[in-house]
Amino acid sequence: MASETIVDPDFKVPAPERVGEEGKTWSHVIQNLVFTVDHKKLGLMYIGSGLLFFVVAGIMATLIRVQLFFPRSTFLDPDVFNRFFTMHGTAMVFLVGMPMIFGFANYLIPIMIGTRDMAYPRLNAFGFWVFFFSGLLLYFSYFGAPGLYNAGSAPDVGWFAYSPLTAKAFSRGHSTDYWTLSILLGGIGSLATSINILVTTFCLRCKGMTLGRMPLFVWLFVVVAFLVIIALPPLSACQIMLTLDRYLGAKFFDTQAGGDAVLWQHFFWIFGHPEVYILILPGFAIANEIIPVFSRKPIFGYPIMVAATVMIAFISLGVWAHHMFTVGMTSLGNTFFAISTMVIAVPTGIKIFNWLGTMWGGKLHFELPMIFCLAFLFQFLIAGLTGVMLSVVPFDWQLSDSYFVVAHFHYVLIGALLYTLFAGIYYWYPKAFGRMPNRKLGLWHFWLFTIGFHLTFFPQHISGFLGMPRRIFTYEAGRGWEIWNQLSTIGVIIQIPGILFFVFNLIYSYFKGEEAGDDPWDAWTLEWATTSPPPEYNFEKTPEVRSRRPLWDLKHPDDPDWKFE
Ligand code: HEM
Ligand SMILES: [Cu+2]
Repeated sequence: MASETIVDPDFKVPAPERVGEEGKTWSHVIQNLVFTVDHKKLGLMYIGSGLLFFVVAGIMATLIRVQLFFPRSTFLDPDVFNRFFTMHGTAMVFLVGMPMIFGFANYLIPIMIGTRDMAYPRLNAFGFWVFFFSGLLLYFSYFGAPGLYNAGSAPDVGWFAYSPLTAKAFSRGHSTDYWTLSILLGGIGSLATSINILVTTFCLRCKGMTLGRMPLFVWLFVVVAFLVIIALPPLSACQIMLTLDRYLGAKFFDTQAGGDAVLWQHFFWIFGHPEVYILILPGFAIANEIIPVFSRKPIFGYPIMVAATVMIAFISLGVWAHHMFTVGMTSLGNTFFAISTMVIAVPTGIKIFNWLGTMWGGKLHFELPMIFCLAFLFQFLIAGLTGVMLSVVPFDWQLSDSYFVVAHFHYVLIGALLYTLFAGIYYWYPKAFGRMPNRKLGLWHFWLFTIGFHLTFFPQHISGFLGMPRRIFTYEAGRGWEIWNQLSTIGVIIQIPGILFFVFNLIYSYFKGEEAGDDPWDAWTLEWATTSPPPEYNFEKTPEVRSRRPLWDLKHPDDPDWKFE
């Protein structure tokens, strides 16, 4: 049997420490972060900066909710309010969602496919720093763009910055330019990282790791990388067009001069809708690794999962104008985009059934990562249902730009994406730091955050139905909106301690957590075969695999997967 050993246990030998890295002073630590090209460190830096921006953007959301607690409240000025929702939305999408998913990709893809680093480590570092400075640039607008007569400061045109609001006449000063440049810069980083992901997965897989044996996590990121490469250029293009409009007398979006303001919306949403899938597919990717391990069963329907992912990505490129039903398209246009949007629910539904199929008859272990995944399944179902409702054109005419939409997309972005990110952090924390996250603290985080989340966002479906528009800084009493807004704000007050428990857990467990060992969850993919944390080179000897679950094969030589795959 020895010759059939799939993963050679010897590759755990840690790499020798390198000269200059043994120091522990702050300047060493910082040097280490600045000069590193190690995919694991960069991955953690992505996730760490994502969490940092999450806290900042979360504080802005909290202040928005405080303002909306009472009708006619004067807690925030209207212009400050506009900047807050713009900065919150922009940051959550580009400075939280994107870096977090790239962080997971960076940390995990090379280890999962049994290689030593990404294909282009320096490009990887470049991508990170471009993203990081694009974030600083965006926030610098608060200081750097006072604008003429104080008309500027931070961007205030909403996260999708519709024309003609962004024209020079309506957006004076430089706040919109900070927004544009930051998005443009961040896009370069995302493109670099996506190219890196593709080259790494196509060229650096270890021996035996055929495409059909890659963990689904890796598969989904291949699809995400393609989506980024297809969807980002329209976004960058319209930023350049906007800058030309603002500074060089171009008229792309100037309707009075023969341009077209709706053109901006097309460009933006040709990027914007796939972006939703760029963010949510990585959430699925994380669930694909966690649900089987804690159900003690291989994933149900691996090839179907890959096919459904490709279908989702493909269809997601043809649904963008469901964000534009209210601009007055032809009925052919409306019908096309309504149907394509409904069709995307099919492969998405397939995935949900596959996850249920994976759990069905399995031995469920309710560890922290699994609990967050279960909540994700439930919450994503709600998000999907309200999404299909909004694809019905006359329904959307009623509810577009109302709080119903705010509720819908937060169920996607928090209920699905953020929950899987939490699940992923708890799942791979022991790998990255060698210690277990504390379960009690994690449960406090889970319950407070979950109760707070539903209390914040469920009532917004109702205030939306009652006609409350989004992006209003205050409202009149007596429209039936007060109670729903108050519940919503109280929900945020409950989420905050949840997040504090989470952050505290990350720090506490780093010092005091139980020793994790290499494979605390009894898992199957290659990252659990190396030490926790993995040595700089991941594997002393690169492994060779013969099935989708190489560690299962190693642990069960009498019943290996490769006999049946
Ligand atoms: C964690 C708690 C969060 C709270 C309490 C929260 C709250 C809010 C509030 C109050 C608004 C303004 C609604 C309006 O007036 O239109 C908003 C908008 C938005 N949020 Fe969140 N949010 C949270 C998390 C997130 C996350 C995780 C994401 C994405 C990953 C996100 C993405 C957005 C976007 C894209 C907008 C639209 C901004 C705009 O109108 O331009 N939010 N959120
Ligand atoms: Cu969409």
